[in-house]
Amino acid sequence: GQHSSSRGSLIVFEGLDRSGKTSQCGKLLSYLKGEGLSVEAWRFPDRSTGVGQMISSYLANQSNLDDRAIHLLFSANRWEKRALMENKLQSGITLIVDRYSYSGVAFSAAKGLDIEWCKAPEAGLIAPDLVIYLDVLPEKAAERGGYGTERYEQLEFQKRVAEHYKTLHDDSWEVIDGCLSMEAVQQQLRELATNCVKTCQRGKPLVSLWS
Ligand code: FDM
Repeated sequence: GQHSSSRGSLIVFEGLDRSGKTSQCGKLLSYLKGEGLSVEAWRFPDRSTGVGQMISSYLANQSNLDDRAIHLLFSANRWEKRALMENKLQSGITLIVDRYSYSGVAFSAAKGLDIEWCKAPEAGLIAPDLVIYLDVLPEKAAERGGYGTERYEQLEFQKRVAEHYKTLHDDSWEVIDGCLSMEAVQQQLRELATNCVKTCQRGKPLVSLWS
């Protein structure tokens, strides 16, 4: 059973734009709440902070920033939430997070920045217990109602992002075929998340990312 001292899980969703992340996160959140779990949905970028507003304006093409400067702002946006994230996890709350450091690296590397340079500022953030990668071909994602007008929502760029994501897979990753039906994907996610939550409740330690 769940002990008051047991920690929550850090579950991260990654994937291209229009891979279905946001819908699946929402459904998983409702399901886990229904199971009586303490759970919150987060997303990065967190556009509610000062740093987040700079990022939001950049993404909307309302401002221009050097590629390295925006990379570091995305990272700072995670660092400013790190302590709160750790407190929530230690107090038993599971976090379902729509994008994290892997988006940070894959999107910046797709512009031609060096991968190791991109990873460096992420080292020391909390490592996810589970990364769910919703795998959809860039061409298929583009067909899904089309992209919006934000800066990175272009097929050629998304193809490069997909290539970089592939180099980031580690033991915490589960690749799910995002072209299956909404229900079939959700069924797999529920099982993965439930197992992950149990493992963390049993005392799996929190560790740092890439350090
Ligand atoms: N993005 C997101 C990055 O380039 N770096 C990051 O660190 C993060 C978290 O921002 F195109 C990109 C990915 C996406 C855009 O994301 C906004 P949402 O999920 O559409 O809000």
